[in-house]
Amino acid sequence: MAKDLIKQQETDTLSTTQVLDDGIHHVNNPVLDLPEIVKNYLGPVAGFHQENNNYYFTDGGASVEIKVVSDEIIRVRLAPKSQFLEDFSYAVPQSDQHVAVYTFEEDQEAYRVKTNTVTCVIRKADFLIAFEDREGKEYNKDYSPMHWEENPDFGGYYVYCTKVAQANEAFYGLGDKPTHLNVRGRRFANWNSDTYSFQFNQDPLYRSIPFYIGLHEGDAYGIFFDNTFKTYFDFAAEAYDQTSFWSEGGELQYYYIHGPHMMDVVKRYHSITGTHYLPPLWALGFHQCRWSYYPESKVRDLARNFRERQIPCDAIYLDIDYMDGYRCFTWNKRYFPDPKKMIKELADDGFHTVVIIDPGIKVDENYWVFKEGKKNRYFCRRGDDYFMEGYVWPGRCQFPDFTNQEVREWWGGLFKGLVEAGVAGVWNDMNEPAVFGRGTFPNDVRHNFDGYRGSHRKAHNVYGMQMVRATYEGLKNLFQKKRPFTITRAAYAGTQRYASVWTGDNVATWDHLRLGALQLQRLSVSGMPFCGTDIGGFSGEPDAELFTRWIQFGVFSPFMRAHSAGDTAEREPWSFGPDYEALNRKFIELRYQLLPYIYSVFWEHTKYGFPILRPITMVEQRLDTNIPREEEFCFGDKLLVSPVLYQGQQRKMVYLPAGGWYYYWDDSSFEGGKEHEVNTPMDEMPLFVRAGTVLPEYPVMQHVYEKKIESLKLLVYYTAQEANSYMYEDHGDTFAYEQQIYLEKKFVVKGAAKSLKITQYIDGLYSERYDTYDLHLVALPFKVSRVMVDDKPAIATQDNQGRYVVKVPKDFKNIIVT
Ligand code: MIG
Repeated sequence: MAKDLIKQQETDTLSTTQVLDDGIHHVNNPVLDLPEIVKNYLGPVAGFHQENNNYYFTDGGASVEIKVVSDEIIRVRLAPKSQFLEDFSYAVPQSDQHVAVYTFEEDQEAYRVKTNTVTCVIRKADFLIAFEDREGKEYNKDYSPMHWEENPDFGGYYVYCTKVAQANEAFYGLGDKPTHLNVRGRRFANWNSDTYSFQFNQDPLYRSIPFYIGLHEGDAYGIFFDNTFKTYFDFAAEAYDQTSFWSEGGELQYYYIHGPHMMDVVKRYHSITGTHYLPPLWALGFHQCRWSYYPESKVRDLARNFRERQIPCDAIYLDIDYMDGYRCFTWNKRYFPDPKKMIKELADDGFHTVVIIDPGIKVDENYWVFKEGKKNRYFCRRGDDYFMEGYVWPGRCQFPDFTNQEVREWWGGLFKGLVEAGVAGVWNDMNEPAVFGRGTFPNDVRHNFDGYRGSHRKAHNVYGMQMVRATYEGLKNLFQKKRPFTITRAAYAGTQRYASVWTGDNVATWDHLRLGALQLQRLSVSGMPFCGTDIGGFSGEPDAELFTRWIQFGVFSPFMRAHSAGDTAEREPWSFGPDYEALNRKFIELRYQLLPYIYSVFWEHTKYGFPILRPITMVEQRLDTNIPREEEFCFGDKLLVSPVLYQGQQRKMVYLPAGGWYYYWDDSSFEGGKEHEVNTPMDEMPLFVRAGTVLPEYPVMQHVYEKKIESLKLLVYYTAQEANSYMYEDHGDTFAYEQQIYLEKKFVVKGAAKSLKITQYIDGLYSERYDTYDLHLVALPFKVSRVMVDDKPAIATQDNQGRYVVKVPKDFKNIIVT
């Protein structure tokens, strides 16, 4: 019998012949039909069926699922042997949250799944998938059918998707990649890495955000490849007409996100992966950090200096030296004998204390955190069940498996002591995870992955995300009503639900200042809105000029923190002599003046999913000439900045998008749609306000709650057209906004040659503590003879800049200036 079987197979396999030639007749484990490892491509579509809003297509062996997520989002999944993995994602908490209307059509050539905005076309002959709008314009299509290759070492498949890269198509996104905004012609890998003093074009860095935006002929779409394994992206680098993405494991699963506006692509990406919670107002102030401020007397000194020198600051950081031998959740009592008292005194003076927490837990039988983790089996283990041990700051460490819900809950609870001591925020570092010497965990380390178990290959890129998730959830729980502040170094798509990010260990050079400007714009369009750089550069020594220019850029970084490495000279805003101290003060003050605007822009993110920083291409995506513009960007809808990024730069060319603009520093008016040369003395940076804007400003404050606002200043920038502005207000640090306890105000400004009309609409349940606004009317082209506020006359005076000033009730409806 066995012999017959072998005979029968002889014809189709070479190995059979060899086996027989070798004279082996008794083979109890014949390696006969083991297929060679090759790339398999989907063949012609052989059938389909439907289950709810999922459509399944098969070529006879493999299957593809097409799921309508919303009118604008369609998900594609591939199962090489027709067995889909269970639907679980750390990035997308729920994949069916939107009600969508769709139809299904079939003709000779193709199947079509149609929503109100997008059609997914599945071509029968070759299984190529394309996405079109309702007019039939193709946005994105496969170059070759999806393909895969078996992974004999780990099981599963390498999975690949290759799309057509259209001529002149530009590509954006992908998180923190330190390169030009348009990544066409480049290839990247996603594998979270501790990259001290990284360089231009280095890859990968700390974060994995497998989401990109394609822009072609002014129309944009997005692709989110939700795969936590090591993923790769090639944007027309290997072949000029192809864009590919692939992974070393997991499922080929991606979301097509329709535009055509880039802003909407980002917004829709956030609709599935979530937005950043509204941070406490203080977290939008200036933060001072260093590795490390200790002992306590040093911290007090620092705080006193800020207040004496009248330089605003809301947060002071304690880096790893506050701990006892780098043991997380402990204090070095020699340096900090009474942390609670110190933190309270800092708080009384308007400072919030943020402490660092790393993932490595010191192997020490006398250390309670280690003992608890050991007893409950919370630490990661290797393939053969040994503990994952490696060296980090505390010495030999073990590492909690944050992909386990029970571990996350335990971890969250560990913050109790720190919260009782008054800590207001937590900084998670080293969570790529970083291990001295070998870089990170070996691949065989096992993870719970919330019940969907996996090796480190699968969990590596989400380890940091799950750590900061545990941190955020723990703090939120312990704080009860107050909003926590969290910041993480490593991240995966969706981390914005739990934390802000900084760009890691940059360098005090002009190159790195420029890199930072690219990275923050990129993070913003990649769904990581609350981002900042180490102002001044982490390693190396900035000179005074570089530091001040970096502070200026910091004013328009969503997250504003100065930080420096332990082996650098002490570096605070006053470290460069009185002239530069005055400059640094001026710009930090500007951040505080702009806070009500910055806070409103953040609200637009939290509620509506819009990015905070917007590259010029995003503002005017129909103009190909904007694609190379990388220095100027918008902060929210109303402000345009172009930070000074070169040493000794006396002036720079700044492009303003179409429309009217005013120079912030002197109210002079500029016409958009072209470039302007702007002087850049050290005490100015190019900053423009869109015509028609109502820009709220706070008085200069040393910290966000220093003063009660008596009357809110509103700068009203004249326009000859009509323009809307939005302002958001609430308590500043509770979650009451989730119960509508906030105010959303809309201002409509409408100008004519000799008049200006301002209308206000108010929505929400909060009541502000001030009673009036001080309107400052900027750049009115006529002399004011009368101001009517809700049909009553009001008095206009002029301020020292020649602006008309009118005090009006905060609930005014209509103002007419003639
Ligand atoms: O191995 O905590 O990126 O911000 O100051 C270095 C010390 C560990 C790296 C972080 C940096 C932080 C430093 N950390």
